[in-house]
Amino acid sequence: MYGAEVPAYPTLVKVSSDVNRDYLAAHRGGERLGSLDRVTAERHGAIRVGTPRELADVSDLFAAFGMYPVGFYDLRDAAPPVPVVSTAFRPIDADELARNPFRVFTSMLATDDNRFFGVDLRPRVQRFLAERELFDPALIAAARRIAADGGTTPGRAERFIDKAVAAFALRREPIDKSWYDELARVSAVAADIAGLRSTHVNHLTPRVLDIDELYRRMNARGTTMIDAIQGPPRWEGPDVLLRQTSFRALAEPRRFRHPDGTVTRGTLRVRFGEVEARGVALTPKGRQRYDDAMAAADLAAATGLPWQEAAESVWRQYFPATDAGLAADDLAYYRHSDPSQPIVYEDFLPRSAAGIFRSNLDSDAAVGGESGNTDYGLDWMGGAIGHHIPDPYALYEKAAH
Ligand code: OOG
Ligand code: NI
Repeated sequence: MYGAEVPAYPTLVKVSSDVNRDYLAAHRGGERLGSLDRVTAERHGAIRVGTPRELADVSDLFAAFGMYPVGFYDLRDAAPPVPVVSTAFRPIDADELARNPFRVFTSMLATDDNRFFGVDLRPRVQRFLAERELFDPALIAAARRIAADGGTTPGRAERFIDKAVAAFALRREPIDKSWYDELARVSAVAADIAGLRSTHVNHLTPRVLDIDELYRRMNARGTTMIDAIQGPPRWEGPDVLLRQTSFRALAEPRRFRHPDGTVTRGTLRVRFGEVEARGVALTPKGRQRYDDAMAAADLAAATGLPWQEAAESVWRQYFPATDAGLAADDLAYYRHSDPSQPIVYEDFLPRSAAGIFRSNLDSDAAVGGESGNTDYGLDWMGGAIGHHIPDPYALYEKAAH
């Protein structure tokens, strides 16, 4: 469905699988972070919803696929802020992830945050969102049943999956132009979420074993990538966490309804292509080292060096260049502390996420007021969806033992 909606996507998938195959042909031990089959099948999607109730429905829906919320990302803390709070739905156990290497980064519009939504707009946004229905209640009821029963028959599964996929299809109905534009003045993300009566897949991201090569090949094919790969730099040591890059999708035709009732044709440019490479998961100590290294890289780049160049030399000062070194310094997770068994990072990075949001928007959020008067956080979100949200570190800790 997504490939039919976004024609650049099948190309990205094809180039990604070529890169993976070529990488393994050229590198012995190239499967240390995942088998060719798994990495080539692996995807993450991104969706955006408007209310805690919609998020709870998403949570119930994905539970039927064995995918549960992990981690909390507050993109409002990014500079400049994005008015959403997020989690990622994914399988939790290593063997489940191997069978279903799929995650969905899910963001909820922070309508209770008065830096973005003032007293005039907030009640109107909340009313609009309360009145729409993203998911057929029968679909969610079926998801709950499947989750409770621990499965279903192949025939029912087919039908359930078809209905679940359809819930994320791009709707062709006209968009209320003045409402969409009013929200876009707050933030393009707010308009994408609350300007429509449905949700859609914002991007669907394949995984590659060599993201620098992917970046070169896509550029060589004439696809203009954003000017950087987000996350840690390319260097000779082990890849850690997550590296991502993206390209802007083409403008997509949509219809707009105007206040006088007329409908015109126009375009929206909200979806894009993204690709990622995953490295070893960092311990809290390693993550602190990572944050310090990124800050040092920014500082070095501020003198005019290209970021990649600045970051590469900073990296050599901050990180050991081998898995054995990372394991010995307790910077990264390895199964039974064995440097030949890295535990892959299965989650996301707030800074990259905000960068991904931002690199594909025409404008940043308009921030007003003093502070965000909300309790949004990991516990708040777990309460809102009625499902405990584990902290990723607890899961890596467990996997290491
Ligand atoms: C989600 C952005 C975050 C990532 O890969 O970090 C994300 C969005 O654009 O809705 O997908
Ligand atoms: Ni993404």
